[in-house]
Amino acid sequence: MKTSSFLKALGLALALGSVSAAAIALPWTVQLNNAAGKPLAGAAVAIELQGRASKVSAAKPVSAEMGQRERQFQPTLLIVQTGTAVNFPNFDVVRHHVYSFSPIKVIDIKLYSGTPSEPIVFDKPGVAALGCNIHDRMSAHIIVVDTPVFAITDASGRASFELPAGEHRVKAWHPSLKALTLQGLPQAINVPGNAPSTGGHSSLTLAE
Ligand SMILES: [Cu+2]
Repeated sequence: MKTSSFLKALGLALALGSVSAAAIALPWTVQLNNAAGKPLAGAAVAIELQGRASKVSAAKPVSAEMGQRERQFQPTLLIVQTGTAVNFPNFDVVRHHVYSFSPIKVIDIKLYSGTPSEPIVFDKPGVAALGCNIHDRMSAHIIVVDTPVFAITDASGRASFELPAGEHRVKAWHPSLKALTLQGLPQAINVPGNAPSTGGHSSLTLAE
């Protein structure tokens, strides 16, 4: 089928409602605030799509990076899907000794330079707190979630997604939370089946 006739067929199918609205993802902005209504920048937001298996294994192995530059972790907050292999390249001249005592992943990469040959696979959901044995002020978190739909909020506490219609549960985490666990938010994101193609937005609250 030529592209033009395919598009016509798709248009007709849409008009007849035979293509499920749930199959179409719409741009959706999430505004995350704390209980006082203040925007939460640098928060991890994970969305569990309604009707999707909570554990979606990635089609191919996914990797991510938690570097060290100028004696800081970079980024200081990394969010990945369960099963992601994370590399820990050291871009500094000084050596680092990265560790985590977190229940989801115990890490102990003894004094090293360059990139350790083996990445670390984060195979359990949750929050891992990282430190460096040499530089006390180095601190970072890796958030591991059972969904491929996630983001970190920008300076205004916003994150952008592409979401299908449905009532989607949200989990979030921010460094101001004392517990090293993601918090399920009381409000879901409701993307109505008749939402405009321009999408919409949801305002959510993460109680610290
Ligand atoms: Cu260090």
